Amino acid sequence: MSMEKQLVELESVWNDELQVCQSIEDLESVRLKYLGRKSGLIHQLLRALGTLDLEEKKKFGARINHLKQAVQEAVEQKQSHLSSGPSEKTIDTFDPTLPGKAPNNGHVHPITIVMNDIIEIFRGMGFDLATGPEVETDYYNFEALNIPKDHPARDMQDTFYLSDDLVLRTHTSPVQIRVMESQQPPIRIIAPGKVYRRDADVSHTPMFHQVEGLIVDTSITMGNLMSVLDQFLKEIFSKNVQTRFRPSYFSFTEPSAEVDISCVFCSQKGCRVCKGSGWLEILGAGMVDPAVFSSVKYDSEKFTGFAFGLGVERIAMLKYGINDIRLFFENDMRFLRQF
Ligand code: FA5
Repeated sequence: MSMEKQLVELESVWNDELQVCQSIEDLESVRLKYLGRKSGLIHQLLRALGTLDLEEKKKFGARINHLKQAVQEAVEQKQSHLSSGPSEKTIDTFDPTLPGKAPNNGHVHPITIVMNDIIEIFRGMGFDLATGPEVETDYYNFEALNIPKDHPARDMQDTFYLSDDLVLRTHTSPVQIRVMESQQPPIRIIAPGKVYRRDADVSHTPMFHQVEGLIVDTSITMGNLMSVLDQFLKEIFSKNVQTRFRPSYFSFTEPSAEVDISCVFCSQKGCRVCKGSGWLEILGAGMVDPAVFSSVKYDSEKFTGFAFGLGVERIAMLKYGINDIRLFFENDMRFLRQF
């Protein structure tokens, strides 16, 4: 190939090759291709000048030196551009088709899941929702529920007192009083919410959730109470679960009962959770005490009713097989993600 042709070809391609270099390594191989001492294309041309006559030597010599200088300057410029830009590694390894980091989606807390399940079941049975304040007066939390100041039943609930007259409610039962004060029977409500007690161990926390239930009408019986709670417990746990009513004591119900279910862990064979008894205590209930009706000025000759109160954390622990109530409130994502 003639000197003219070779030169024209080199002049037309070198710059394109240089511009597509993405790394220092790419650039070095282009530099060697054109400027390399032994086999660089420009040096080959310079060596070939020796075979030309004087006139051509002058003409091509000047053009080749001009090309050499242009390539040298462009290589230096590109070098400083590549070393000051993003690292070659980033350019080489950045893959725009890889999926990005998925955001951490929030989801419903297990206590809220169980609370919603409980509410859904009672709503299906025709119960309305009622609420009351978490900061409660001594009257609603105790007095109106037949628990006077010197009554030993006050010791059953370790109370957070805010003043002589104000407490953090220790149970949802004061909502019974507020509802009955504001409306006449028939009443059929549940009252879900937070309650507070000075209590802390593997099965007790200072704040927990209860759902209160209250029905008042002209001919409500203990049989009604047993059938509503039996249906509820079968729906929330399993239709195979058995229920048991044991006599108990609450100042605001008479008679009162503790309700147990057959152990969901061992099918009543006896295990660590049910302490070998085959039964698990699940909630408190009873027929509304006439003393409570007189607090709200209901005629206890005309009306009867039943009430119950259950601990939501206790039900959640049994449903999910959790042995430490504090896990619900430590906000450990490894625990919470499982629900
Ligand atoms: C009461 O609070 C009564 N008000 C329930 C009631 C209502 C009876 C209406 C009759 C009629 P008790 O103190 O047993 O009852 O509490 C009810 C449930 O709350 C317990 O069965 C338990 O599951 C739960 N509970 C009590 N203390 C704690 C605590 N510190 N942490 C978590 N759950 C608790």
